[in-house]
Amino acid sequence: MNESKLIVVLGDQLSLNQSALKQAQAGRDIVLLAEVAEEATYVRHNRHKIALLFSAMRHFRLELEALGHIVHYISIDQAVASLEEAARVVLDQHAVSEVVVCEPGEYRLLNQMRSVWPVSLSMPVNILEDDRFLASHEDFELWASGKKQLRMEFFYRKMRERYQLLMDEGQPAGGKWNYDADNRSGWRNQRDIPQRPDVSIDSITSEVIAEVNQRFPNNPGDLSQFRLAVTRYDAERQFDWFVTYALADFGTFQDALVEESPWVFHGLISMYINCGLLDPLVVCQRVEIAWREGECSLSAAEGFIRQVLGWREYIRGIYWLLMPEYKTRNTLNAARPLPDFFWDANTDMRCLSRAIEQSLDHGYAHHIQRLMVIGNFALLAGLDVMDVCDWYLGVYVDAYEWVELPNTLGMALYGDNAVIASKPYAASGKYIQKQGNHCQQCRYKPAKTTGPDACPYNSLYWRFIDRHLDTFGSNPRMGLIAANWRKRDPEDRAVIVQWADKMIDEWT
Ligand code: FAD
Ligand code: DLZ
Repeated sequence: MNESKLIVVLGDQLSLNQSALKQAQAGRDIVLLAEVAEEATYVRHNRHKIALLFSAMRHFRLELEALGHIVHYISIDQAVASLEEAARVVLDQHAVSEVVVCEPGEYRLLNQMRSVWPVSLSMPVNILEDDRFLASHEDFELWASGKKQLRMEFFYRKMRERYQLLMDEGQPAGGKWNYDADNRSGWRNQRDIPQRPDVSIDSITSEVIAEVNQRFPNNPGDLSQFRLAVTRYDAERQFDWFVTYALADFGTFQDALVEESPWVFHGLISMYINCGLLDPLVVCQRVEIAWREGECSLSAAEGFIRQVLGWREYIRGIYWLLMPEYKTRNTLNAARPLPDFFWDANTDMRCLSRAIEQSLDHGYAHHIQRLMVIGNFALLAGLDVMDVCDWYLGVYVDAYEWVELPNTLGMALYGDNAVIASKPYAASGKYIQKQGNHCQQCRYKPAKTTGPDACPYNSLYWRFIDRHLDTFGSNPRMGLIAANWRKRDPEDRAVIVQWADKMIDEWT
């Protein structure tokens, strides 16, 4: 059969190696790339995210055309409402026998493609597995089946063996699977942080930036600071820079909170891997080579590979294993509205203000800021889990539901019935002080628990333990803390909880 197919390529599938494009025959099939209102507005996306995807899509179109593909490109000014409508526009103009698409990264869209598209388009819709990931749905289901607990560490070991990453004669390199204990240094200005190279902005990106500013005036994101790569070539150069100048310190300072730098020694690559500009296996292999050639320590290489091969694949596995029910979970019944400072960073808590400000302005915060500063605050204050998840999904340039939801609901908010985290990632101001230098610039004192100059994280932490004593009392990893709290003078406890309640009432 030599009939033409419609190959739909989504904004986060910009790789020649994705399953649908691998089927495309240049000169015969029609490849559709569409900037559409529904995808651009289903949450209040950061302008950096929209600009990244629109510019990367426009550049990808040129790459495909140079390879001889027929591309139907719909730009945002054509006012097409949805991807389904975009497909219909093409089908109205061309004789096509089948729609082919690589599985989307969000359940809502997969559901539409499965149940609505074949009927509304009157056409078979062939949804192919997204084989850019290193564990298929079947692999993950097989691994998860029959297990009481789905711990990342054991999944990660299987993945190391399967992909032969950091393995020596069947054993983990260096004799240990995990060097996490070496990855927790706090920041005391031990190193100079290298200056990140800018990516130059070409005419396509300039045009996109102007359009995004004009069309999304109420979205977060300061596009005067847009410096992201929008092609595979530039994303690879950014990654090369990381391997050469930052990887060696990545492991040690992975958990550091640094006043002077949002990126510290992190990769800044999630946005590229997630939209198809970088390949997850290639980046892991490159980091292993850097270690074997003596360019970084084993703990740096292992720390990095654990994130990409372990956490990233595991998180995605959990999403598809448990959706759509997963999204309805709210273990701790957290229901408070988000404080206004989530939208303007206007809070005196220095760590929180810095993390929110850079998230809004750049669409980036590193893992510990997302988990232990913003997420920890949301957990302790009992903020509404879906409001928090929507905030994360909108604000970060790398956010798609498959990766955002388990990280936010499960890891940060302990809201998924303890699937991802065996205990809440709850911490007081002392943890934040230990990890970095924000407290030096803060008007609150991490050593104080109540009073106008006490670090709010402290009383919030104890209020959180107090409220959930019944849930945590029996958790072996929380039992000691709960028991210590129970032993404290009831009057002291009441003062701390009331102080925290008062602050929360003022914020929300
Ligand atoms: P690095 O610190 O350099 O790490 C290297 C790579 O490892 C990342 O690029 C990423 O691909 C991968 N990685 C590390 N941790 C995770 C993880 N927990 N889950 C998945 N991949 C991981 N990551 C996203 O890609 N999109 C999200 O929407 C997202 N939301 C998050 C929400 C919360 C509450 C938390 C705690 C984490 C979230 N993460 C998310 C994971 C992680 O914070 C980001 O991947 C990381 O900060 C991206 O920056 P980087 O590229 O500099 O990462
Ligand atoms: C995030 C996003 C945005 C902002 N805009 C588009 C778009 O206009 N067209 C498109 O194909 N994809 C876009 N995306 C990415 C999709 O939302 C993403 O493919 C789904 O959420 C599934 O992961």
